[in-house]
Amino acid sequence: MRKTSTMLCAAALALGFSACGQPDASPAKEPLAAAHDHHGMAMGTPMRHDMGSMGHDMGHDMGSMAMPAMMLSESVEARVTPLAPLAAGQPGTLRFRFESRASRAALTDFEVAHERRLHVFVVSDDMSFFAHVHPTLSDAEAGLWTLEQTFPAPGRYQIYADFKSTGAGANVTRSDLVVAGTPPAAVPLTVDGEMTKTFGGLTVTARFTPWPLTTGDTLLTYRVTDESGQPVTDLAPYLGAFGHLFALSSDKVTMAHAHPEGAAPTADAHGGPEISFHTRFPSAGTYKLWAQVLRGGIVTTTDWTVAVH
Ligand SMILES: [Cu+2]
Repeated sequence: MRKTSTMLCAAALALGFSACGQPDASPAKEPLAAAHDHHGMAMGTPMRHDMGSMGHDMGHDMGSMAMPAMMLSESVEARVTPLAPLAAGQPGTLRFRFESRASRAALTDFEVAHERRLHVFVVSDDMSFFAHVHPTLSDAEAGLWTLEQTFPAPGRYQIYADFKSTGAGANVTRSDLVVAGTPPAAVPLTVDGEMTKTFGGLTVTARFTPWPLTTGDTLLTYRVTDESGQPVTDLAPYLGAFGHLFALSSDKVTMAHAHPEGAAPTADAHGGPEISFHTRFPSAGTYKLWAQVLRGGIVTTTDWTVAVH
């Protein structure tokens, strides 16, 4: 972990970040909740900077190229609270509040990035369930957000929040929630051997460079064809980009939210058949990659599980 952290610090410094503290600097004042996973992450505690992050695109407004690294927030803590006990298969309401660890004041200065002020990824503990959703700002002055979300089954979920605040900068936080009941057997996370897969009406071929994947800079390219094998050239902009990529390591230590390079497409632009993402794998391991595209009003989510050596 220290090695990863050092690498990330180096990457972050190269990009002009200054948020790198000591790799072991942990918020010691913060009481750890009873439930830990095997990485010692407490319930409701956001990922700390020593847990790493990769490939976050901070160039939203400029439409610039994806930046290869970003620290997970050590200055902002997410508080994600169900308004009522969550029941599997039924819509529940979550309330989000983001506060400064230093002042405990709520953040209220969220900036629009990719057409939303707050992007949230909900992932089940076995990573078989994925949702990219956008809470509603329900009380701007108090910095309170709400999200209607149905969790398909009992068990633990991770909630990743991605936002930029004028005062606190770009942040990614992680919170854990548990839906009561007996969780179903975990779906094993298996590395894909087949690089062409079908999702809904789209056939997608993934081409990752370098291949096999290794740590460091990576180009992830998805080629999209329709049922008849014709290249798809009418992808529509979805939240200000032709594609959205969310990547997560199997140990939940490393994540990324990336977008294709280039200027943000105009609303009537068409994309495809290839979309490419630059990202960076800071450490070896198994990762799941969810890439989303919009065509004909339908969002298709592709997923691949890959090994990074
Ligand atoms: Cu989003």
